[in-house]
Amino acid sequence: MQRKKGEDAMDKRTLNHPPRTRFGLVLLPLAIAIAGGCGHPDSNRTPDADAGDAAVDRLDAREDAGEPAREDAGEEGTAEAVEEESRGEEPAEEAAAEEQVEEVAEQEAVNEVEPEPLDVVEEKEEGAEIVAEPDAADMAEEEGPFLTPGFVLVPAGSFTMGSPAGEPGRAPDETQHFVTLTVRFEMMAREVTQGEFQARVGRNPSSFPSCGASCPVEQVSWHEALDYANLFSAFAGKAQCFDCTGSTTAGVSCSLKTAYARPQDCPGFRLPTEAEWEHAARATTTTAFSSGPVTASGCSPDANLVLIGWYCNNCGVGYAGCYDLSGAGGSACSGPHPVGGKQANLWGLFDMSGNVFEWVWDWYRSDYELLPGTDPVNMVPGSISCLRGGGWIGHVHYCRSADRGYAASDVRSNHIGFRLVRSLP
Ligand SMILES: [Ca+2]
Ligand SMILES: [Ca+2]
Repeated sequence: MQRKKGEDAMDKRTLNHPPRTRFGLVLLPLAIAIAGGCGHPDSNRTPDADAGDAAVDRLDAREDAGEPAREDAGEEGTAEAVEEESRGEEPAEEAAAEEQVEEVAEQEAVNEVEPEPLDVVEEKEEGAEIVAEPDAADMAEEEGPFLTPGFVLVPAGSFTMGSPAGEPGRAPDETQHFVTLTVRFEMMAREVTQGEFQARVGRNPSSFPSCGASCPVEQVSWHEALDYANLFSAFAGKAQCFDCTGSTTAGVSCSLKTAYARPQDCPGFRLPTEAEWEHAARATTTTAFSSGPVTASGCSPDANLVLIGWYCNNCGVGYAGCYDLSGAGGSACSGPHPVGGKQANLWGLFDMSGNVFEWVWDWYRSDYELLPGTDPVNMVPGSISCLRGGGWIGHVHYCRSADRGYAASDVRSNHIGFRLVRSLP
């Protein structure tokens, strides 16, 4: 589906489609995103300005230290180049995409999605003789694994990661490939909230405190999300997965403990791998959203997305300190919403599309299809981490299950949050 010129405005300011090369073309859109607070220049507030300047400074410092730098492909045209590249659809594919949208319009609205109950209560008939009570082993089998309150079970299994060529809004870094996950895990049904973060960390960094304690925490870097996972593990009596150094003021830096070859091996709380996140977001579905195919673009109302997600079309709010998205096709008073306010997917997960973008474990690489097909995870250290699921500030296409975003791992943003997972035996 072709996007109109006017709809591209926010793409250049928010987290953009990835480049073909691993680090090329990343930094300029990112710098724009941070310096501009990822919103319209006429926004009535710039909550990210201070943190953003610091983040950009750190990026510059890393470049001086010899880390991978941007491609010198002409910065003037970089944002435009990325956007052009990101469309990634040949005319034939556009036609196919439009056909697909027409088919969608004829379909019934989305199924009601309620999580399956984990245990089944059998009613006993009045007066019926009870032959035998199930023994403890049977009970354990029926009830499944112990789940942490607020988490849902995500089964192991195989799925096709990425998006088909005809999916409207897709980008070139979403090449479809078959993935098998051998480790089941539990995942927070909702994004980590401001209230939860405040309770464990003792501060609330969010740009939208007026949204309330049940709104997603944002302004948390990838490293800070790992630090939070460690705190959560300590609280729950589980092993901590990460070594973290630094402080809140100086900036925390975390890495996987050397005892674990990959994050799935740690029995404590952590971020999902990129493959785990998409497997969970799809919950067996193959459409662009867990609720159905894409039916719109930009900030337009998408009949399937509005059922499950907050994005620039419906992120209007009434609280103080909201964000002006009117110049980008959204409401003049926009922001995140309390978590869990839309329909869950088939596995009971809320807001996998929209509300806040979510950090995942993997460092970004555009060719993720070259990773091993079983339990894939990019363990090659980098400085650009993957983001998934779109957010309140983003267009329809960012909220697709296959969409891949990215940002420097130490960036904090008013539309980036996270949720935790834990491998289950
Ligand atoms: Ca993308
Ligand atoms: Ca989300």
